[in-house]
Amino acid sequence: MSKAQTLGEFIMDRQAEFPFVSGQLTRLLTDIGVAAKIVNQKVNRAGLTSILGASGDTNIQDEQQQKLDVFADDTFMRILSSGKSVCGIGSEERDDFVRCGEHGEGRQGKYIVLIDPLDGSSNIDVNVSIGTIFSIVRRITPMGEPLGEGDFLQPGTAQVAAGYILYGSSTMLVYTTGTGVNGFTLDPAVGEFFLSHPLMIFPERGATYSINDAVKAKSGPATQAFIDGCREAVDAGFRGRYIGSLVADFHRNLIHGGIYLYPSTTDKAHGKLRLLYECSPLAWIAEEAGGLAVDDRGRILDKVPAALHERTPYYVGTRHLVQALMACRLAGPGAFSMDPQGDKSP
Ligand code: AHM
Ligand code: MG
Repeated sequence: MSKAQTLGEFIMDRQAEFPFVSGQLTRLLTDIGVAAKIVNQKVNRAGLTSILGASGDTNIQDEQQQKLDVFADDTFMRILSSGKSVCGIGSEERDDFVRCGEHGEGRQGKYIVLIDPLDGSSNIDVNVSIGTIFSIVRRITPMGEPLGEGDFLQPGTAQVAAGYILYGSSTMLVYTTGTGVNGFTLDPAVGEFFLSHPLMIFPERGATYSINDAVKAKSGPATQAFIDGCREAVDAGFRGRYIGSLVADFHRNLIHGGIYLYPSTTDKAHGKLRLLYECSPLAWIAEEAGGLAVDDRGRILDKVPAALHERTPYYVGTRHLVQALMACRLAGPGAFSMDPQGDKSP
């Protein structure tokens, strides 16, 4: 029996395919794996170490931070900024971006990291899956000069790596560098991530829709018509599944086929989710896995952010389901079939 490949071996092998690269991205991805293991350890021990509960602080979004959010943010910041590859980090938990390096100016290091250190944090206290989402882009400002905001406000198409860590019934790290999506499962006994899901692809047909039902009621007519269509297709196997942790909902839909929706609503024109930390990285993974990710107008990856904490409506998942949603916008309800076996959707 051959030995399973570790995350470290996999990352190194990938680097060997590009002989002239500097190794900074390899180092950075390795550091993300290390930080993930530390956060995972804390997540697993959360109920034992009285770390549960609110820290008392609020973040830029006026949301109460949980202690684990703070721990995860500190851990990723510390580990990523102490390697030599990262010049700047934007975190969902921080008001402003952080410039790395000696004088805090971000003069050295090729890469910018945008990260949601612990997503789905309202699920921490109730022992439900949570996740980390990361996106990596190259700096625009020439090396040696201080970083500017523009380095952080790049469209999803500029990403060089993106991924997530799911702290679930097992802990997984899933990432892409643009040559497919690969998933690694942590063996807690050995403390290593092993390649468990090579070249992940959405199943061609999916029958799961994931939306906060209360939000659906305030969404536009196309989203409502689409969800109604899904509900009516219960005999064709359609089912609603919503964990309320984006990483967990996305991961389930990637494995089994499905669509996740956080729509624009009457009171929140831009939805809830953040373009840079949550939507863009998962959009690239979705596309690499054969799926689609759109907002109300078009492709998520083409959106050029105007602000670090920008939000966007978000619809991501199996291609035919996202296309069916888009057809509802164009032609109204009834323009598609919700039969997961058939191929009648546009
Ligand atoms: P967070 O970054 O504050 O954790 O918010 C993001 C989370 C997603 O993981 C999840 O899909 C969504 O918010 C749930 O929102 P809601 O409770 O409105 O359904
Ligand atoms: Mg989040």
